[in-house]
Amino acid sequence: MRPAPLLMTTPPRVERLHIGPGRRIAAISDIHGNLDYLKGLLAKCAPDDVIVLVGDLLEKGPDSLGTLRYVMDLARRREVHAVCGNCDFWQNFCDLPDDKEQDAFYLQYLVGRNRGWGDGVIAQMLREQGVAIAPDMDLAAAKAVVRANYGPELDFLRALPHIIETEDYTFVHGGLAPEKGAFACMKLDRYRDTARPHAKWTVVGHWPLVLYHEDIVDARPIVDEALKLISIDGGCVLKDDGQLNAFFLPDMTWASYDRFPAARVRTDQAASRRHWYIRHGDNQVRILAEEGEFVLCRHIRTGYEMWVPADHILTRDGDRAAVNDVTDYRLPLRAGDVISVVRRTSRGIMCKKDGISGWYDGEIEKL
Ligand SMILES: [Mn+2]
Repeated sequence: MRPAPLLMTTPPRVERLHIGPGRRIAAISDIHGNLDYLKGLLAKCAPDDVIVLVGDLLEKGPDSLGTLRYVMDLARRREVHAVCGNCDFWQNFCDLPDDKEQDAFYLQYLVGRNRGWGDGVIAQMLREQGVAIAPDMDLAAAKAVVRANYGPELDFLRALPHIIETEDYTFVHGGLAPEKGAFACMKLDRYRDTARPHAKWTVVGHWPLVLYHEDIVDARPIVDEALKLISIDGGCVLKDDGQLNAFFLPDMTWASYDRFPAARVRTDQAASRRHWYIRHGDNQVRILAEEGEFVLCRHIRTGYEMWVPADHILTRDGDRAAVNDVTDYRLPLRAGDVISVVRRTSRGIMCKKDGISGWYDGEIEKL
């Protein structure tokens, strides 16, 4: 979301929490309106875990409003805390004084359905109230409708701190930079690359973990001992085979949830010696050949060649194309191992094992 003027410079709001000894924390970030994943992941948490949502509850996924309501209801039934992510401060839609530039942004966001991701929380509220979203809509009237009908939801968002501090941990969505203001704390890209060591363990989301790796698609939480930094964004919604991670403290263990069915592999498979991960931001390829549902791509920057499912092509101009995140990594597997099946193709099974994405070329047995 575009930084509202007020958020650029205001200091982050810090909430100090006392979490009793013996309580386990489950930190979860970047749900992005994917309520099914949140429910699936909560089923893997203990009923008395303290849930800390590390921002980006909303936007991009299918059900931001449902997720917001679910979290608000959950907080009435068990201990739930949340920090605000760069996709969460929608109270500003109603609270900010009318501003031409800001309103133009909101209008474009609503009409463009979040740059193609789909309706976000405000659009869902408006549709629920029967307000049509169109380039010529009356934004002031729309704000009044949201204000009149979603008081509790707006109050919940208004109350979100940007940083939660406990005796032992810090939780912040993007990164810890209080001197730079609230917005920076919500949106520090690639925080791990610039962070300085923290006084206590700091848990962040925001930057999908897979983007910290070059040649492998690895969505497992990164525990950086030197920085005392734990990064947990499993790429839920943003990556087609992303997952929602929960990181448990003080256990330093984790669980994850995705929607892919489990299967058992029948034969051993050695890891590929060479493999690559073409990803968002570095995804320009030349198409060299087409065969069945696959295209042979040469990654422009590295010259690396791999077969890619043709429907991974995002845009194409002649033989030049941009492709959706993809790898050719063959996972190291033993007969009997359980994988999650992302997709079956004529060139093997796109799958995941323990948070790492890749391919398996053998036969599987459904569980
Ligand atoms: Mn996010």
